[in-house]
Amino acid sequence: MTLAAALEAAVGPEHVLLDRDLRASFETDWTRRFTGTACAVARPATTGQVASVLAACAEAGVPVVVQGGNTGLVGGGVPGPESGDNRPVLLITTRLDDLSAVSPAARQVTAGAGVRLAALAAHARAAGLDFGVDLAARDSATVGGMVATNAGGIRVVRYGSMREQVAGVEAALADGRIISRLDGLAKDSTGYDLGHLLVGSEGTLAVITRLRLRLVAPEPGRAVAFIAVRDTADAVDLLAALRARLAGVSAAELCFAAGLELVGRYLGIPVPLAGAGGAYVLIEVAGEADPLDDLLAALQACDQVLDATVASSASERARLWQLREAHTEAIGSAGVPVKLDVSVPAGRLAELVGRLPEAVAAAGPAAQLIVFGHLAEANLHVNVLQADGEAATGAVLALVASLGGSISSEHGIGRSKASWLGLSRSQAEIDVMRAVKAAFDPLGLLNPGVLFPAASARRPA
Ligand code: 2HG
Ligand code: ZN
Repeated sequence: MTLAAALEAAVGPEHVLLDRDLRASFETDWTRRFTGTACAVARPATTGQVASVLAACAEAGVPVVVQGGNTGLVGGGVPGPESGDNRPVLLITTRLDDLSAVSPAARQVTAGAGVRLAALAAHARAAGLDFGVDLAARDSATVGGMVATNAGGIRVVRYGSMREQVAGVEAALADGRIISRLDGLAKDSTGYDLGHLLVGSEGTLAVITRLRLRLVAPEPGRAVAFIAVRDTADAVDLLAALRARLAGVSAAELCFAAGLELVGRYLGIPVPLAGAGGAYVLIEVAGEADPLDDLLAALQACDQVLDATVASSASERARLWQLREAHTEAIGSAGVPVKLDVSVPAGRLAELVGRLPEAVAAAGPAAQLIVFGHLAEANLHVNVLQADGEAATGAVLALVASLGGSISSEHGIGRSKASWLGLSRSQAEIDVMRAVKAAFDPLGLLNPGVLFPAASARRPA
């Protein structure tokens, strides 16, 4: 039997796309920076079908690239060049979209890897609970992809990243066997936690098929302020001062004039407080009761606040959030950006912001730098337009490493940063990671080219 016939037998002919035009939208990533060619797109709907696809690929010696909602920003979900003529099967998880009934006692739910974040959150809310992770791509991003990249987003300050939400994982191994721990046991001390090993593994170890996810108590009271401060150092100090006064800080985001101007133009709206500061902070406070008065009082007490606008209705809150969340689309509308996602110790954030322009200037005379991010985790999204990708990436990541930071805070390593992994991980760590990879995927068929540097790649300076 040919591989195409085996795939059709596994998932049904209508869910195997062989035609170039039908494959095309899956073969290019959201940013349009990464593109490759698959031999087929397969869309399984059950764990058993995923296992059959993997077994067929293992039998044929064909690589497998895994894709969820195709919202990844590091090229980890599309085929790359490394397989040459042995083009991979692109396995799409979006039909794995079952959601179990919420367990109010355990505060957990079981979700298929292809469930979209927004659908999961709506399902949790309908049961009187909520999901702790939120991010701008909520309508498209799948929970499987978010676990595979250990996605963070806007509520990490309150509930942590995806890793903290995972109570159990089911996955199909490269040879077609299935491992499943979805009981959601609150306590389990029986050796290696294989499920958590898959968190952040970017499809290189196994294909996540279902997840047991923790839910949180809802916090209906919300207040949002958009604040002008003098500079990044004052933004960091402001957040510390606000957290000392307010128990429920649920988001703290950082923006600058260049990005806000782009967002204003893209959305066709005036940007509030334009020109009032050298940096801008969006703060959200959440609680059972309306936290607006507490937020107003805290802002009055903080001398880092140069000016502020505070939302007093749900639609005003949404308008302020739009200023931050539209950054990615606004930048995408201006060109194909080099995207970097870095974090540093909080005390080095201002230095990083200050030194980025010089680092990026090395990537070309026309390079345009747009920076924004998650203030509470000192996580910056460094977007560079009209620049040489390799030069911009190398210069920015070297700077980040010299400040003791991480070259990927929440998007993963993917293809885009694989050759720089040694800036954030020691050789001993990479050796152990490669050994783990070999144990899960001895034939090296899962997401080749993602996460690991080629053997000759650069080492830390
Ligand atoms: C965000 O925080 C996302 O909005 C996307 O992580 C970041 O577009 C980016 O660089
Ligand atoms: Zn982000």
